[in-house]
Amino acid sequence: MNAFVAPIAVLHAESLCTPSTALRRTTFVTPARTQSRLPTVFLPARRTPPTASLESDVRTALNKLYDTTPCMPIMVRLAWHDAGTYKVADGTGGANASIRYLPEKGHAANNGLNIAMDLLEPIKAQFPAISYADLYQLASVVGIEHSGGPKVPFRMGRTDAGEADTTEDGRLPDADKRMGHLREVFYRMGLNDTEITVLSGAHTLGRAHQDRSGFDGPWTKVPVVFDNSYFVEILKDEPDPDLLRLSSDLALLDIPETKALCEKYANDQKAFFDDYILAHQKLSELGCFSTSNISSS
Ligand code: TBV
Repeated sequence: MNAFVAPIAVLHAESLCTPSTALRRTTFVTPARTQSRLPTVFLPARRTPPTASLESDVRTALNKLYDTTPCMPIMVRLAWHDAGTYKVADGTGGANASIRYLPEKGHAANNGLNIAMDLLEPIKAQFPAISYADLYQLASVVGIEHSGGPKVPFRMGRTDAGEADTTEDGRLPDADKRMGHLREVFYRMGLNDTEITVLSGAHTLGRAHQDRSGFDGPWTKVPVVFDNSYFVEILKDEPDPDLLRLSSDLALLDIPETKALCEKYANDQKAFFDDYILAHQKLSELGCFSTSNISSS
């Protein structure tokens, strides 16, 4: 019945990236010459281009997860640790879900993130057409919205890395170092001082866990709400004894320019959200798209 099926050019979803990758990723699926017993050509679901309804269906599933399990903070950390391996000089790393493979998954910086990945697995199983890379980043932006934070613009179409694309250990920042180290790491990603400062405000969510990082406690009094309280707390002369301040948090006060930004964000939540949106979208797309739709920064 299906003996004479013409070769089918299968454009992978990820071919949305650049014309050159589109070409490279075009696969010709040729049915067997002879009468084949194979019924037809099966296309893995992953090859279906992402659609608007896929994104909105996954958003609904994520919000449902967050209603029962308030795991928004660890999703924001997962997305950051996946994207934050990017190296602008050679285009390696980035938001490509390489974090789900060993050895990257096993790097000390990623302790505990298996919890986040496991929580997302049922959603991936329900919507196999979404790439892991899109799912991890979408879980983060939906988590921020769910916690009362700004709506970070989101584009689907990230390509999943293969097992060979994991990055070496040491690309993410150490929590016990100061501004020089933070700059080294963020400049390598192509991010600037404003972006370092505003993204650190993500510590408005969640906490450190003794058994994951060795640190313990939240940065703010209400760690399930995304607001500017991180900046309010780190600027207090008298630290709240119940709250955490890492040396990397205090690093932002080392330099007059980044300290002034902390003050601006502490006094003006809208200014924080406006800058946060731009920086977070950029972070969420590191290494993913050939064009940026982010105008400033
Ligand atoms: C958790 C580290 C988002 N960040 C977090 C922990 C530590 C740091 C605790 C992990 C645990 O024990 O569960 C130790 N803070 C740092 C490091 C620096 C720092 C390494 C280094 C300079 N963080 C972040 C960005 C973003 C986050 C850019 C997101 C955009 N991180 C994040 C969240 C949580 C952590 C939401 O890095 C809470 C997770 C810019 C949870 O509750 O499970 C701050 C910056 O400053 C470096």
